[in-house]
Amino acid sequence: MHLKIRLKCRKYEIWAIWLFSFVSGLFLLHFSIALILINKEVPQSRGMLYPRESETREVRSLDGIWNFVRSDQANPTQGVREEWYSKDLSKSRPTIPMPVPASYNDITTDNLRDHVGTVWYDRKFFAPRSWAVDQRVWLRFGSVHYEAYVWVNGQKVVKHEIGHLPFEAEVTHLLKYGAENRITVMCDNALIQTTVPQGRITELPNDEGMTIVQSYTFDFFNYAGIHRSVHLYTTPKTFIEEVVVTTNLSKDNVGGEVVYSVKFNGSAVNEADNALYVRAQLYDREGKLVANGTSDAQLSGSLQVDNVNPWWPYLMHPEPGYLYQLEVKLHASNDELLDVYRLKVGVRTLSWSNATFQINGRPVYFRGFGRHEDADVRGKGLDNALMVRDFNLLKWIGANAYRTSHYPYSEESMQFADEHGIMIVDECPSVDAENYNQELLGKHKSSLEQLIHRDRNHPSVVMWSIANEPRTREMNADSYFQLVANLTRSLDKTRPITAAIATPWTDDKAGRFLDIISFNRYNAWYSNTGRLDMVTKKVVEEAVAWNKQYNKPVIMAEYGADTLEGLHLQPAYVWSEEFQTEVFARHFKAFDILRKKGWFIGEFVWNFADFKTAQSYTRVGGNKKGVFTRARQPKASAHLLRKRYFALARELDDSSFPEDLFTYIADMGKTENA
Ligand code: BDP
Repeated sequence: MHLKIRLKCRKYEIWAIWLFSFVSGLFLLHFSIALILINKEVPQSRGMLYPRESETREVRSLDGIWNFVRSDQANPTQGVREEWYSKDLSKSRPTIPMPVPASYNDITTDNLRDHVGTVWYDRKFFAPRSWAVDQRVWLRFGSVHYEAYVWVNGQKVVKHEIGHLPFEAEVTHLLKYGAENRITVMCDNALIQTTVPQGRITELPNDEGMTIVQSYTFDFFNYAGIHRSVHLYTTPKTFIEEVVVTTNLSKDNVGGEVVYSVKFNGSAVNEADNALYVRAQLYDREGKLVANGTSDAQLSGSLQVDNVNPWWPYLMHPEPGYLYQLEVKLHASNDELLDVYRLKVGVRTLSWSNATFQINGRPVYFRGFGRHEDADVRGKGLDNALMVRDFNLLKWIGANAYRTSHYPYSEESMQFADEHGIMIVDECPSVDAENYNQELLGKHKSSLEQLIHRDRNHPSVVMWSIANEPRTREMNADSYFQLVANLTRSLDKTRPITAAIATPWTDDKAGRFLDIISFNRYNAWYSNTGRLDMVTKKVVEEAVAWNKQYNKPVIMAEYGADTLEGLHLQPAYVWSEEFQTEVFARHFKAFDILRKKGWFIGEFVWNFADFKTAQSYTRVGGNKKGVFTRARQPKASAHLLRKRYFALARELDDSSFPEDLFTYIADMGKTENA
């Protein structure tokens, strides 16, 4: 059998051991790939509120050192067939220690880095006796890349495909209370033409015979493993399962409104009585109650806030990132308190036209970055130290936004962005999409459904990016992106949609389905390498052409140059710090010409920091287009960019310069009185 088909079958085979009939249905689907793309319903995710303690909920972390086994690459389903999940992994194979959360790739000193296929994790934990009474227990993963299969005490619990997104399942009936339990996870990193993102697996001869090789066109390392925290949390039997919040402001930004809608799971306390209700209370930063109310029978309602403190982006207001706390209490009709959940809420409005994007009625100009979740050793594993350092750098440099290129970032970083007033262009994991097919479409849509479900309450999220650099000149691209954009709009009408496009505007078939056009281009790098005299005019011409084509606001979502820190060459020469600085300056000039046209709304440098990629002769230890090194130290260009971003903030938002922005050089004619 052809390898690709075998791989596909393999993915199904694993599940087949659990659910044969369901899988046979999928088989039929797979072999009937149609050229015409049909709009099928996507599965709706449920629950998934970020795990938070309250008087009715407990949260326990399962982060730490887990046991780890890699499968034989040539025999990836062996562990499932031999039921490794039915006992401690160490009874089936020698295990090694593996940190969670972290990518497994860079932890060992052998070639685990390039492993293709399945790996296994397990660990033990205690479930306290107190959890046995009147509670439900949930197991939640922040993200496992790419496909995860989970067992508790040898019983199947949940399967999830697509990395970077949370998933959870109830484990109440599988746990042994007051005793030790075992959790086992199998994770598969294989990317094929129907995964999001896509990749290819080929079988190639090597010195020992044949070997499996994973390739992909996207430009970041396919890190894998349990990337974000694993939690156990409890809820009451009847509990708050969903909270959706939207906000409004009066024209003068003085009156605020918080509109909420709650879903519960479980049965009402008295059988005769289905009339649950919600008490919602809103507290300001100082903990003062500013609004409260009771829901209607559908568990929806709204709270009015006088003299509201709107949520503003960083440097657009002296007090950016203002958050209220919304306390949601679910009551039975006899007033018994069933469940309590609290979340942060920012009160702000978004609006957009064919020329502008506004927040709270004021036009926004984005000054930011494309980024990656990437670091030495831990790969894409959640790391609070790195996250806080990155936000400190974002604020130091005067950025007000970033795009979560090219996949959803951690929930913890989304919360941090809310608090610091950093606007997020929230991107789903579709990168370099091509060979559009029905199965890919289904997963792409599902990734957006899961992303919007997860992030819809964040004030920092101001735009959805439905793809990065899809091959939008391909035949099926227009119907494909129409379906993806329609789904996104149907799930959230409060935010505009974009995609970062690199196809030339002359050939693009996706832009007409977007609200905001973002384009990526590497003048003086991938085109006309080294020619600093061929940047400004080209950027202006291309942005103008996109705007003419679609009559929509335009953002330059990527530009930049690889730069080896410490390499200095004057006059500027590719890879030197001088060159990156000059490339930026030539773009700044173009952006200033474009800003005057009224529809150019933002500039995003590629990239915030250097990051790891697959091995290639164009990458020296990875992609070096960072303004910061991988260790998060500034290159020369960072100092230039900082001056630009603060100059823009002063010009557009009236903010003041940080004292250390300009180094003293000479009196420059302004004599101070002694
Ligand atoms: C763009 C991609 C980005 C790459 C960048 C580059 O969107 O992921 O890292 O090029 O080559 O096309 O540096």
